[in-house]
Amino acid sequence: ATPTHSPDDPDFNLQFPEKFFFSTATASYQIEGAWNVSGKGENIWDRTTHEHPELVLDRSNGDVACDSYHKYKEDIQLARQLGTNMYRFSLSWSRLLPTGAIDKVNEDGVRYYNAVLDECKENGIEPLVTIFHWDLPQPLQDIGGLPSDAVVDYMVDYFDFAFKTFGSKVKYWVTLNEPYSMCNEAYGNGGKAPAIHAEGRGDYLCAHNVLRAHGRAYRLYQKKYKAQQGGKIGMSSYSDFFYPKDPNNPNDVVAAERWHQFQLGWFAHPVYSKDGDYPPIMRQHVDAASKSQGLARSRLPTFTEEEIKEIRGSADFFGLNYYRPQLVSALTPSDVQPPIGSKLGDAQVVLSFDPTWEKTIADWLVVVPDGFGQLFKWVQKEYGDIEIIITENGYPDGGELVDDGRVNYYRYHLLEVLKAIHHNKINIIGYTAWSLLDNYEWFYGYVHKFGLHHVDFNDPNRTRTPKKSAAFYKKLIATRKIPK
Ligand code: BGP
Repeated sequence: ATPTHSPDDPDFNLQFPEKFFFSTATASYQIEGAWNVSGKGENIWDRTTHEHPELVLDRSNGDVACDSYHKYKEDIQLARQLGTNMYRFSLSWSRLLPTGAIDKVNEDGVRYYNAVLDECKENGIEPLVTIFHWDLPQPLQDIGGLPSDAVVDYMVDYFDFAFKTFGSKVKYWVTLNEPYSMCNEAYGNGGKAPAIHAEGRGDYLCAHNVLRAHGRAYRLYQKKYKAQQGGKIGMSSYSDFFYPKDPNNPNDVVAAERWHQFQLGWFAHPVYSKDGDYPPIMRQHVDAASKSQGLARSRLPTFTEEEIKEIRGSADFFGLNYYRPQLVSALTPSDVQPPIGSKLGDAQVVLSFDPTWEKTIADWLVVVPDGFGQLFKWVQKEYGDIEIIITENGYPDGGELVDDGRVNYYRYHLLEVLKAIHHNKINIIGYTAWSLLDNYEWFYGYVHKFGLHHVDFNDPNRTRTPKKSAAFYKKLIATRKIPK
């Protein structure tokens, strides 16, 4: 059983360090709206939600969303009222470069993000800028999207453009948001736009290309901008924590470790380990599975020597997004067999939830704070003492103003952060709540809400109202302690 949490835990007396980043997050497609005004180009989320509303739980889209394109000043006031000293938001690629390419810049887009950055500065908030949070320009999807080699140069150009254009105002960059979720779903199981089903192929290619682009962008920043701008670059990695289903079964223990490598390690091992390449266990498994399918080459692509050099060590901090754990057991012949060539098949594992874990409105999300603490230890063991910024963590519900579920989620997850800092000397320098606002939650539309602030989506003015969790977070930040 997973350790349970208690309100009497003496660690509630611990305090956050004086220099700690308390942050909230949003992402362009999820909040901005203004999808086709002021020169913005079409992206894969515009196209997919317009052409296939049936993929979205409430058939909605981000055409208007929170209307943050017009209301960003109000958003930043909300962030300020919480007392946060960091705000994570993302740039919309197609708002800046409508076709995806740097030969045509949309000056209104540049003006908009400059205004957002200036507003952060005026309010004493450090921007943490995600350059790419899934909203790929449609013209780049039309040439094959992220699984296509051709997209790498465009992506590197876009990263370069972002550094050049906004770098004097940005000290913390995230190149990619959750490349795992993006590649796994967008080009694997179809769970994100452009909803392509190509598991075990499209997802591996997508990952390969975004890692190449990330590595090149990091090197380019060091050469062209670092001396002048002095910014830090990281990636935001999604990770569950994986408990072995039966901790007394060595096969399950090994399987849990293996699936960690297939999820977080897939992206983090190349960047943060000394290998500069995919986790060896992943290489071994996908190569063997490909061979058994009679393929002449592995479905997991290979980096060149030069790419390995670029990718290895291509980050100054570790961005970590955590929501939930899962149980892992080793696949046995009596289990329902995953499709040949799928990642679960490649890894030979079966995933499940412990039925005792607290559920939420989202069928994918269970509340297990202990997994957060375990994950920090796993990251430290694998990648050493690198600075960690938690770039997302949050709880979904129906959008109630009295959101006790969310308050509790934050209470116990932030307790794990305190424990990690004080007891395990894990170098966590910031924590980001997902999300500042209720927003468009991808294929969950406006059904699942993660906001500290309620947004009235029936009101053309999109009125924002702080929830109970906002008051909780505010008090926590003011005292640097977790409120009772
Ligand atoms: C993360 C994304 C966020 C946010 C959150 C909630 O994976 O980076 O953009 O959406 O998850 O997830 P969902 O909307 O899938 O419930």
